[in-house]
Amino acid sequence: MKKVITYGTFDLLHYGHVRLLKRAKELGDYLIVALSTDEFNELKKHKEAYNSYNERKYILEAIKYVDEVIPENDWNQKITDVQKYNIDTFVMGDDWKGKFDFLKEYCNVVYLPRTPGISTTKIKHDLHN
Ligand code: C2G
Repeated sequence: MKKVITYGTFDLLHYGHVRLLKRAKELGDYLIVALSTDEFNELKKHKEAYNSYNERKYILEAIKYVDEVIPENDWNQKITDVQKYNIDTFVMGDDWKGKFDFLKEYCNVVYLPRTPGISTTKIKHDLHN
């Protein structure tokens, strides 16, 4: 079984996120999403998520491409995760291109093109205007 992992906050889930998850799943048979916890968002990513971790997890688990959701608590858990879950391929959007190449020692590393024209920031901005 080919296992794929990806990481993110996935807040105000939009089709850009879903397209990423769809393409990630196409790279294997089993997709794990390491979902940034509220604490990780606040303390380390300095990102304010609208939905709580549990709400974001609930939404992700309803997506047919997603097989498992685990917490992302720290920037430095990726090597451990890849080994612990026997990951074949690590996937991120290409806004992260190159940032996780150190994982090439442990698994395939794939950066997929981001979906243009959509982002949580844009959604929030457009809703306010
Ligand atoms: N994404 C995308 N297209 C968009 C917006 C996002 O393909 N229009 C992708 C991002 O590239 C990322 C995933 O969707 O791979 C999740 O996006 P975020 O929740 O913004 O992820 P981020 O906050 O960058 O967290 O340790 C890694 C971090 O947790 C990544």
